[in-house]
Amino acid sequence: MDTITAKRHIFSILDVDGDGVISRQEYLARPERAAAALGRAGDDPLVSLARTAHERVFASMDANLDSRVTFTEYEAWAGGEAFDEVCRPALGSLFDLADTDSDGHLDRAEFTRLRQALGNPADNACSTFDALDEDGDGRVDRDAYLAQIRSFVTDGSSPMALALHAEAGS
Ligand SMILES: [Ca+2]
Ligand SMILES: [Ca+2]
Ligand SMILES: [Ca+2]
Repeated sequence: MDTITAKRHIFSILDVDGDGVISRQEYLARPERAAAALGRAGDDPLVSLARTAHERVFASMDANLDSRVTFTEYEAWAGGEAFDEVCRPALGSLFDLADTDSDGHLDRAEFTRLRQALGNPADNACSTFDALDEDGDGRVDRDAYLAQIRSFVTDGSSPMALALHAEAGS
């Protein structure tokens, strides 16, 4: 998958209602939806961290500050630098919400709940888990997870690309 295809795919996931823009409301619903699905209370400190991290990502994506992110804005913004500065903390915060025993790893059940919370079907979560669990020990490591998403965003290549590709039905 090339980079533009990977970016289009991620944009289409974030544009939940498919109207061609990621609204602020759509984007900030992600940590709320994840928190609710993962059984985290609204006043859980990890939920506050997730909210703050997502606020930062949205502010960083929305170049003209109109509370709407177009694909043009997204495409110009997305990449390794944006990932390291603002995406990584946001994605890490969602990982931490799912890591119920706080051991820095997600087992299959934790991972599946996170993916479902973010709108992905369970059967696909299963194949993505297998792709990410490179040593087959039944756990996905936090750094490995974030590194895989980074390589998908920056060059479209990672075990996750295959799973995401299948998910897009393309
Ligand atoms: Ca939208
Ligand atoms: Ca905008
Ligand atoms: Ca865990």
